[in-house]
Amino acid sequence: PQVGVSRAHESAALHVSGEAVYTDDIAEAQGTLHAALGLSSVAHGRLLSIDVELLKQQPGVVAVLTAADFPGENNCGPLVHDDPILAEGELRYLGQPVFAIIASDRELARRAASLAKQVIRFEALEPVLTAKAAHAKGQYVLPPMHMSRGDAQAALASAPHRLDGEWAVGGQEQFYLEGQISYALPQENKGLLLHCSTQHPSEMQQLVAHALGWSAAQVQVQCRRMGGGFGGKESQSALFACVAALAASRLRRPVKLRIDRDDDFLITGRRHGFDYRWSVGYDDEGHILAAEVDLISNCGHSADLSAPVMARALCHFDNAYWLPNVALHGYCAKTNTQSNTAFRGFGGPQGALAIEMIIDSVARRLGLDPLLVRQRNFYRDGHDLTPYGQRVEDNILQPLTDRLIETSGYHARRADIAAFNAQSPVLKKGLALTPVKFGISFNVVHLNQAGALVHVYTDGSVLVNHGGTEMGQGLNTKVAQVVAHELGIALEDVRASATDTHKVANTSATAASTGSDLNGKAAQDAARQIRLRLAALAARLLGGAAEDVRFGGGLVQLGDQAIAFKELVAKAYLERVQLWSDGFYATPGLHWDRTKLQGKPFFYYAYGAAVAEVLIDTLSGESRVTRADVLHDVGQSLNPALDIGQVEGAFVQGMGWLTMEELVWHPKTGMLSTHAPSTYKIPTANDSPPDFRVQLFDQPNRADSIHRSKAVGEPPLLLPFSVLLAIKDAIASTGAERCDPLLRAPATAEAVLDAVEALRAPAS
Ligand code: MTE
Ligand code: LUZ
Ligand code: MOS
Repeated sequence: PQVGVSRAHESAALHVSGEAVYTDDIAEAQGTLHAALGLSSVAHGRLLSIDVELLKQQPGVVAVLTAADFPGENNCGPLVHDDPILAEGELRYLGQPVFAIIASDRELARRAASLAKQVIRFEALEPVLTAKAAHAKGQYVLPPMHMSRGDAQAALASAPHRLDGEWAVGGQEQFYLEGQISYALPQENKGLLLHCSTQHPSEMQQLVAHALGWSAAQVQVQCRRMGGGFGGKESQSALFACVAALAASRLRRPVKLRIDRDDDFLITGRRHGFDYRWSVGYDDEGHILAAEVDLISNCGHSADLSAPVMARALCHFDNAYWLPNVALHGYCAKTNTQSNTAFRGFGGPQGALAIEMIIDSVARRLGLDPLLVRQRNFYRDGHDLTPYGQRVEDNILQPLTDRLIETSGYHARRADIAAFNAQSPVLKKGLALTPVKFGISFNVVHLNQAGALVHVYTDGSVLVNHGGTEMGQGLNTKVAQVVAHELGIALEDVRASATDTHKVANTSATAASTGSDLNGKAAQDAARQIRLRLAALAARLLGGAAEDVRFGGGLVQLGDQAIAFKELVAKAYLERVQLWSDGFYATPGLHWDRTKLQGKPFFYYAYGAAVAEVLIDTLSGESRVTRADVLHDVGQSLNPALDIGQVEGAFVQGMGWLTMEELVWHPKTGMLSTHAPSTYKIPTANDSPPDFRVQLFDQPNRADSIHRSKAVGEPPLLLPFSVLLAIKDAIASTGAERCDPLLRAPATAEAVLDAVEALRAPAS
């Protein structure tokens, strides 16, 4: 079999040798010009004028473009048209692109662009810089969303105990290693070829056409691979695509726009930070009886993908738990900052983290192990409904956590840690187990579709093209495995080609972790059609029934006769049998009412759990993870090596979000001060747990997914909730019995120290 086996990433050797071609590595066509963006230096203002003449006089400058130059609409908003490509009338955030310089080389373009402050005249307006301030003013990018089940108010009033709290979690920068880039090449007869580092080539095609006033068929978008996307290139590659396309089409010259890291931070948005206010009712055993929660996301200046992000946050507040009475209110706050967007988990982490913090507090106040309270609240088998009305039919969390408790030695270690803490006054250890349930499918039904093309050439070699994009996650490898498996040939005989809007049309973003689910099925459909045609031919040649023909090991067999796949293909060509096919897939059974926030948005759930052990220094506030045990559900894995890599990567990335990656905007000017790796710290190899034990929970998906596998990209990002709660556990050991430390996220050294000191302070 070619599926269910560990195979190296299709480009692993190229990644390591440096031969893998990223957009900036594509050989530049003669006459290529370079673009740079001039940015707003104010968070909010009225745009009065731009001294274009001064910019044009700068060395090397070929053209200066502003909002007025777009023949179509100056807008690249993905769902709501509220996202100007270049500022028009209003300056909405510090870092907003206002004009584009096109110059003979990148350095000169950037030098001219850096005159932005000098050439942009504006009248300053009062900025709104925090989600709380926007919420207080009722300033939103979208109408509020409400999801409820049961009677939260009544259940709160009658519950034996009540917890009221406020909390917040910060945003997170995607920090893809390859920054945003687009390279546009004019083609004959008003056409354009755009190489773009994007998770969503079809949307780039549409938005470019829209901005130029062209038809989609005039624009071809290609992406061989990205150096990471993590959601940051789902919608926000569009601004760069549109500027490069406008410049190329106007000047009839190839134009490349590659921005540097600081500008990437200042221009693009990231994971939404969330503020929460909750009121929770619970009983003596820790059962959550009622929850009324406000979730306020910091959206920045425009809607972007904030609506589906909030919808997913609301759909993940329950995480693993049966909550009989809930009233959830989602507010999408509009602020004068970068427009926040998709980031691995897409609101899911922000929703689920709230209930995990709540359950931890409930357990501490009752003097119970948080693990016990978690288990008591788990969805039961088969029949419980989520607050949005989907039945949780495939729940495997109880056996999964039981196994992890066993293999991680949770209970013995809990006792060891208590003993350690009792004799260690400064260094303290903490332990936590947290579960994950993550819904798989786009929460917008129509996006759950994909197409593929499979070509079998006369020598028996195979090329597969599909609508998904490769960002390092190994999608092309998985899809090639599916095709090789279907045709019974070696993986080496299947090659995946670059994503291209001229090959597969109207694709969805490679997002919501659905890449291999959707494109794997579409490619299987295409390969299967070819296989059926070949089986019919084999039956004719060998004598027998087509249903009895078997493909495997590079052979096509019928009874005791066999013919090599390559030989059969050569014969098929001569017999004029079609050797290529398209394929299509649409996820069945989904429905979603987005006004009521009810339905069945997910094809299935992916589950997992993690135990983290941490050590903190109560004098410096420093913390480190000393051991992490993970048991994660990927169904029947298509490729265990790739899946374990995804789980490990997501764990460390989520850990970075919750422990070290801190975004700071200047409270008056709205300048993002943490706009470079010098001030914004992501985890390094050195931060990854020295003892890191990742296991896959190997059980077939109950849903009819591609070879019964499950999506893996995003769900494991929620596993390191265990790290944050283990830090809280360590802090709690410094306080009185049943204390409930107030720890903010990210739990930086400062945050840990503040939490420790708050426990020491005498009660007021
Ligand atoms: N893995 C790598 N190496 N690089 C990435 O950019 N993006 C993540 C995840 N894993 C990402 C990654 C995100 S946000 C998603 S939605 C999925 O991969 C998308 O790919 P898939 O659907 O094929 O899993
Ligand atoms: N929904 C979702 C979406 O669950 N994940 C996504 O990435 C997404 N993107 C666009 C629209 N809806
Ligand atoms: Mo992933 S946030 O859905 O690109």
